[in-house]
Amino acid sequence: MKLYLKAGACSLAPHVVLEEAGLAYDTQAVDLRTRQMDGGGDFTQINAKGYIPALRLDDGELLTEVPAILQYLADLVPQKKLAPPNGSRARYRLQEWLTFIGTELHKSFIPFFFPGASDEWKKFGRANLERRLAWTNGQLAGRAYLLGEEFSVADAYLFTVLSWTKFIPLDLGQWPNLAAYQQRVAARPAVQAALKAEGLA
Ligand SMILES: N[C@@H](CCC(=O)N[C@@H](CS)C(=O)NCC(=O)O)C(=O)O
Repeated sequence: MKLYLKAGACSLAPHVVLEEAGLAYDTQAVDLRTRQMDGGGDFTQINAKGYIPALRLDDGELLTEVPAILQYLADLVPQKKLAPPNGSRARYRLQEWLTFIGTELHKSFIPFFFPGASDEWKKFGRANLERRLAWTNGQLAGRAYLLGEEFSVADAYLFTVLSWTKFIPLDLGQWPNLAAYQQRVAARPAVQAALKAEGLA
């Protein structure tokens, strides 16, 4: 498999999961301003959507969208318990988290990475993030990870978006459960391996 990524972007989530899963893979960096790949080549010829992450599967198909890629990878290695079994109630809880992280958290960061975003848009994004992170902080009370005691692919995604709070900046210290969670996930060897590979450790 090959993961198309940009260091520190949302592609870090599948990168962490590839490491957690112990699967064989390589990576291809993409410059999101020019849509050129490291070493040359137009990324839009690979993924017409133009954004990362994208995962080239071993049979040649291309899979996109963070929640789909994360669940695909988890299902390749069920013994690693990176996602609850398909069809179980817990699997829907995982999907609930992936949707929340993708649509309510991830997308609220857009104005902070978009040159020329208005102050009003940034204010709206910040207020959204503050409300939703406060709620997430409450959900983590007494839990090591989002689904309980087991790390899941949702944690790889939440960890990734939390890493962007430093750019806004938004102090995670105001939400002690989230701050402790960030440290806990960061300490996992697979997370360190992915961060190191992206030049971020
Ligand atoms: N819906 C997509 C969103 C992916 C996304 O937002 N990717 C960002 C980086 S974190 C990107 O490539 N942005 C460049 C662009 O949209 O042109 C997913 O879940 O994979």
